[in-house]
Amino acid sequence: MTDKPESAPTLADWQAAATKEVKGADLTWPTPEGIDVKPLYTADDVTADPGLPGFAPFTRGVRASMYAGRPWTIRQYAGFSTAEASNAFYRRNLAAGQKGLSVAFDLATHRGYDSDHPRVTGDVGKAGVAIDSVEDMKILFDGIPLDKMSVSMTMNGAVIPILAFFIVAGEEQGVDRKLLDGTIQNDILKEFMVRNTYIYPPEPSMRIISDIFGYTSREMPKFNSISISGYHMQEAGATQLHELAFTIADGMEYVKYGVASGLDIDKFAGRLSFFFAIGMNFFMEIAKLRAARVLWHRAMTQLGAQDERSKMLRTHCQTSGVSLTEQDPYNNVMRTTIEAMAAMLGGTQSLHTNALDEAIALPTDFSARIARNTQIVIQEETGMTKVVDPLGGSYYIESLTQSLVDGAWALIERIQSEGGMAKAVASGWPKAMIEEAAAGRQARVDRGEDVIVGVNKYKLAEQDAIEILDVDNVAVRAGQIERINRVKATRDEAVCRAALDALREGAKGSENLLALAVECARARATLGEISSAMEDVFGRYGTQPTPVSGIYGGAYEDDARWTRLTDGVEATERRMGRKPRMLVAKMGQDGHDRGANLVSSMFGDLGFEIVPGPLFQTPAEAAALALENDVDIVGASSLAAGHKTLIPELIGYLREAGRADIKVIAGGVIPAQDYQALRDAGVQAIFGPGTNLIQAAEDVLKLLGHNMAP
Ligand code: 2CP
Repeated sequence: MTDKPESAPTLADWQAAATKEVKGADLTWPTPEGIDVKPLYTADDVTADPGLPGFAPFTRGVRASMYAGRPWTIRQYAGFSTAEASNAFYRRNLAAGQKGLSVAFDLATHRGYDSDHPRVTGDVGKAGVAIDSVEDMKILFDGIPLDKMSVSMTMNGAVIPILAFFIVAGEEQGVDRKLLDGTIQNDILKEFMVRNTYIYPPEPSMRIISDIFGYTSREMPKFNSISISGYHMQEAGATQLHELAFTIADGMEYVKYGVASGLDIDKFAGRLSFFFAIGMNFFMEIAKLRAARVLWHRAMTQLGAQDERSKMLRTHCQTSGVSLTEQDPYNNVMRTTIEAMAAMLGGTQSLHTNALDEAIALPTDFSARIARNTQIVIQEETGMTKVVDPLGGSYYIESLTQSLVDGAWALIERIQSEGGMAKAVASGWPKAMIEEAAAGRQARVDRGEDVIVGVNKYKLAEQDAIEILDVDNVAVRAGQIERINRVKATRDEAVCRAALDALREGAKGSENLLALAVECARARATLGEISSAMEDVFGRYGTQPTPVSGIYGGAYEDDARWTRLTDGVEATERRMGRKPRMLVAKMGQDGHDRGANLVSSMFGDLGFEIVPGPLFQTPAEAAALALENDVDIVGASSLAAGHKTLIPELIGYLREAGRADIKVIAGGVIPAQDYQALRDAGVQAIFGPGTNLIQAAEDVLKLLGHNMAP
């Protein structure tokens, strides 16, 4: 018996019926990826056979049994304040069902500074744990056997000292490094593009990566030597297509460098791993992970890999941080659940689910529990893990997978024809593409075209306060300085100096930097000392921001609200006798520049003269730049929790110079609980996550004395 009618309707019949239902409206959805998503997919849209899981090109997953055999690793990214506090947090989470660790380091550590360095006063212990020497690393993993627990460490700039500390901490736990299991992020190309926690210039940074490939492939066969990351690209505003193409192209570049350094491709490629963001475009994200596996298999075949394991894309995923909102924050639990489902339906190996308060602060025990349980509920209550790639064969998913493969491969070919990703990154076009996409998205959100519940639609009249975790940065720093002093006082200074000298010499030559740094770590050299021994040879890298122009303003062409603002800027200009001038300042070691770039682009489009401040300034340097350029207003962008220290200091310097008239506003990830302290310090306006930039521009014009009354 069949349920099919005798004369089956054709696609044309469906088209006619649908057109009639919607009275001719066009139901095609042009996605930011440039893919026109149709309201219906049929067998006609499927052009490639996805094959079987566990077999090349791994479209349906890298393991034959996937989660039916072993579910993905629940791996929550965490770390804050001291090694003691983070260790206790890890142990509580592991006892409650987490399966792997993922360490977040503070920004001072990322940028190669010890906690006692004057540039990092606002950063120590804030957005991650402070690690200054192997003694801190040992405390971090106290009671956690490193031969049994897989540990991921998000470290890129100061990757050599951190990996050296990890190896020595293992050694002093009695663990042979052959048994160390885990992952180091070690992905510097995306740092230059979007994340900005680099230390050295690109060339020596790439050498460091090859040295790590060499060392780990020989000495640490279970360790994943890199986590090639698209996550931060999507966070910075990239479309899924750009995230996909640039990440695969980054991976190809690392493989080429590894091979050029003399390594056999099949000796190290099997331990390269990936990391993607999973945002709210549910099916696109599932298709993206499937497409990524196809692309990597193709790329590695092209690069000459023979072993199928070298061509297998294994990935960690994290639900999207930018999709979270400060407003009505319990909605974030649903967002994260949907994203977690996309990650598992796409076939991830490991997953971090964000906590509901992660848009504004570090997770509390409460919010971390909900985030972790989101994964546990999916794994243990729903039966979703019982079938491998359950969406395989879906017309829409297969078609979308193929569209992403085709679109990303075209971009990858462009990158290869231009000499590879390092060259593309140096030329700046991938970053510009990401920033343009970010400005376009912000404009769509501000105009209400892209809905965000609780932010630009269904807004609450009043927000419920939620409890957040605050780190006493002053106390953490004092404790770290005490421990650094103790380490320095009790080590054999001559042995330590000799190890650091050998590292410095090695940086001039071609000796393996990680092997040399392991000696330094054993001799109790600090992270700052190891980093600066290499910095003596390589130098420290800095860049100047170059905000895009015309994208934000372009989206508002013929919009009355925009015209009202440009009229306001022109009136202000007439009154002042010159264009209003704004310094967009980034202080501390926080390299998240999406917000700063957006503000620069938007105010630039409105007619402000923008002074885009370089990354990593001290408050004194930012104040000097403001004075030198005689700005009217300083917009301080903070996304890594240093605002309560850094912004009041900046205001202090301006006042000392007799320029209390320069207005200071703050924007970024600033919890409502901190607003009063900032206002008391003299901040004149605060723009938290989810700020509508049109509204913000109105407020800024009012601050500059313009009457915005209609
Ligand atoms: C897996 N295994 C199986 C099966 N599935 N064996 C039999 N049947 C199965 N169905 C085996 C694997 O082959 C492996 O053994 C072992 O089980 C572990 O599985 P895995 O799939 O390798 O999982 P994992 O150990 O969790 O490793 C996952 C990744 C790794 C992705 C490869 O690189 C990783 O953990 N990455 C995490 C990165 C991370 O935490 N990043 C944080 C970003 P063998 O190894 O013996 O084969 S922080 C983000 C913030 C925002 C930031 O960056 O700033």
